Amino acid sequence: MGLIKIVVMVSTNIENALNKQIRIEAESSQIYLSMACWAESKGFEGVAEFMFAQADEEREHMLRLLKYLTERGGKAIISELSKPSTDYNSPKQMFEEVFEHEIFVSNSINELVSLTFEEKDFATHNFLQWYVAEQIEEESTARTILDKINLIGDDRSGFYLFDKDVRSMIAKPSAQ
Ligand code: OFO
Repeated sequence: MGLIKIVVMVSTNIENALNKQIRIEAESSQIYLSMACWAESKGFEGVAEFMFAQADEEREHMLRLLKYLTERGGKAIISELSKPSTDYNSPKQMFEEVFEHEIFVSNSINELVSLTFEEKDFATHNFLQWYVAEQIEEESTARTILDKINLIGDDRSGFYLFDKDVRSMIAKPSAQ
């Protein structure tokens, strides 16, 4: 006789909030994919590679949420996504948008964590701690890249090294 797995289902409020976050992570992936295409079209190959890797990471974040929600008896919804920008004035403007976007995502994760307290859903609370740590790292990476861009200033030759440098910052896959 097989074992019966008993899970405590997520509440409707948590289910809706996780689905909202699934969409945000999927949109993050699209945004970074679009940035990768822009960087490639401008000859920033290292930046393009970095953004392609970021897009993959965001898709992983989306899948991780989706699988968790399903495991907890919820229904994951795949929704339509907003079209990302396709043009940027400069790498600086692009990374400023990355930074702002990561702050937006962090705020969204924080709201989700706060909802888990209201709903007394401590399993989801624990699950989300990985995202809290990940957001700190991503905000910090974006800030570091912006600092580098500010150091380069108008020195166009500096962008050659910058491009190589950003390639070396591609994140290793995070531990489960
Ligand atoms: Fe999903 O990690 Fe940032 O956005």
